[in-house]
Amino acid sequence: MTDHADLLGFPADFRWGAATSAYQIEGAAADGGRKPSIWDTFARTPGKVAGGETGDIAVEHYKRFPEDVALMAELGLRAYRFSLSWARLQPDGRGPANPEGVAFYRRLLETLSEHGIEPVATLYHWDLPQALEDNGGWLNRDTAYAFAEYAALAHECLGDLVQTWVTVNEPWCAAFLGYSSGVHAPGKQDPPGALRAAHHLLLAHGLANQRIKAGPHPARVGLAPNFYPVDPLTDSVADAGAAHLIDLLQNRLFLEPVMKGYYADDIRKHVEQVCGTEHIRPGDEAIIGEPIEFVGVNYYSVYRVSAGTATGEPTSWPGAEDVEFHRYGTRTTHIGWDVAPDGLLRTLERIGDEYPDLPIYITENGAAYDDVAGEDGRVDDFDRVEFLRDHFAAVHEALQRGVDVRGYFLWSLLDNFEWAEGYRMRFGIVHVDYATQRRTRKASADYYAEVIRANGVRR
Ligand code: PNW
Repeated sequence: MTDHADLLGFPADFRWGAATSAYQIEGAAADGGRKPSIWDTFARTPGKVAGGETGDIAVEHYKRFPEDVALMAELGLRAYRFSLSWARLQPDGRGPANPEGVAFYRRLLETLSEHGIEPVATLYHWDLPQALEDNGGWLNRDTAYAFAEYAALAHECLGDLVQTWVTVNEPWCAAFLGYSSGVHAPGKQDPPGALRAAHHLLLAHGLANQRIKAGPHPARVGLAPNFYPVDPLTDSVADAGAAHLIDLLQNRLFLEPVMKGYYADDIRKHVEQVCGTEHIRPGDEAIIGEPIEFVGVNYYSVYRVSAGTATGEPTSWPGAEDVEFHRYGTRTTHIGWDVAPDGLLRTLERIGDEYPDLPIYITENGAAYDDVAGEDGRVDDFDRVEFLRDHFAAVHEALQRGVDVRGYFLWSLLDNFEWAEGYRMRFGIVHVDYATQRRTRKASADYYAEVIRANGVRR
């Protein structure tokens, strides 16, 4: 890792990558034997997604993947993180593999390999097969065992082509947006249930980790929670309590039990108060705590919180409904999130301090901006360029301070279906004209290609 007068250099083997997920890009919702997932059902329910949009077509990656991989190669990406659609590989969430689903992901992986791009596969990026939701989804413990079977199947069918596996993407979102506030699929509003769902997602991670390690191919396994530093608004005891609780629910709940093999007393006490602990069975914590080879860090922003009053409506924070959220800093992105590159450094340092032997990949980081494309599809997204530069500098600083960061996956390669926001929020460094599916590099894509080529960031 060499710094020059004007360049913040990165380690020679640093994985510069980009990330996507299946439902957000593939489209082809009913093709190749795929059956509905909870996101198909949710998006087709009026009022759930902005503009009534769905991932039915998305950016047609299912058929355009050769062009998309060529684009990755042109950018110089060394790695690519994508997710497998469970409902494409195992349409009912149980039973045999769908051969067409396996064939699609094998073609994708072979194409990546031909271009020398290292794959990272996520098993669960929120698109639970609807058949399993009909059986209770993540409220039902059985879903964790179904997930383990699916993980074993995916590893058996694809593990010769991909060695790095992320079990669950952002379990906080899957559990609390899905089952507490209900702003994501399956749209349930059941805060106590959401905390049980969180445990079942962690159990699913642990069982899948065991099954993959026992499988026929070498594998590295991790999970990718979304982390936010949490600051109290004032130094009052009440605000400190609010910050402690949000940190517990956002950050600690999804990494501590995995790393330590048990829930700390304050976590267990919070769960006990909200929903009891009968669902945490003897032996679960040991399964959850099986060794992982890396942690994926999805990082977007910082939270600033204070103690307030609950409205009585379910929120995304089971048992912390009275906490209020405030602006952090002065800049926000189009989706309203505070721009806080310092929070990425804080997050990396905290994980590095607590778990010095755990390699870290930044599995997502990026920004939505109100991109305006010219006739030619070109977007001069200099706000995104600035966002990226500041976050790259934060990663460099973390490396300087000795944190073991191995790679960075930019969210996202392409504009895509941004969940409840539909297509109006654009996170891509490549613009997609949804009418024609034409892909055009934004200024940020040119910038990222230059960072990768130089293996560093200009000061
Ligand atoms: C993450 N929140 O989603 C996901 O992993 C991606 O699929 C997504 O496109 C990306 O970040 C940008 O949103 C999140 O409400 C969605 O706090 C919502 C929240 C956080 C992350």
